[in-house]
Amino acid sequence: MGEVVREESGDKLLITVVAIAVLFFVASSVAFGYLVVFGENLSGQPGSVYTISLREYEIEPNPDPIIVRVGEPVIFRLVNEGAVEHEFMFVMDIEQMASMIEKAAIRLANERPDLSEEEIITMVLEVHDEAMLEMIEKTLGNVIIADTYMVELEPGESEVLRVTFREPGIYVVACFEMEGTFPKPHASSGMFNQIIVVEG
Ligand SMILES: [Cu+2]
Repeated sequence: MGEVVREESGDKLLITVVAIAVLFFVASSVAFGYLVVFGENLSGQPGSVYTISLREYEIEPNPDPIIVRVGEPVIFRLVNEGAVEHEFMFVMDIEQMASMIEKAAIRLANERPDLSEEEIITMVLEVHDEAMLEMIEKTLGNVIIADTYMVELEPGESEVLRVTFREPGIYVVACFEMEGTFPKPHASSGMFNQIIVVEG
């Protein structure tokens, strides 16, 4: 008798789990306007929803690795789980970008000893924004369709970013904030990850 009761409980639990999963699936599809294929994400296969955790000094996707298909809308749920500001930024050449930012920070620190580290970081990132924004957007505009090429998040903040890739290849996302790693950007301490885009 006891076994029968346990079996019934098991069936109810299974039905409840399936019902919750279906509701979650439908709600997410409606909320984001996409057909969300959770099952395909679980083993790191091509999928369309990724939760991205940003912290010192990692960009950690779940599932990992990030593998997406050309032409498939991808949703990145970005969460800053760290103690300092971080960013999620698409770059074409991470080493070049990291080097440019570090050199600019060192140059400014030498030229303006009156400035605080925080002021230098702000100025470097603003200058880099102005000088490189157009080039980055133009370059990335040819290969990705995105809400934006960069999202900045304060500790505890989260944001949803929609991206569609036009071309297969290996793309890089990185953080070039510098708090805690000055004059190098966080990317130089490993805060980057790759997005592998395969033919649809
Ligand atoms: Cu960072």
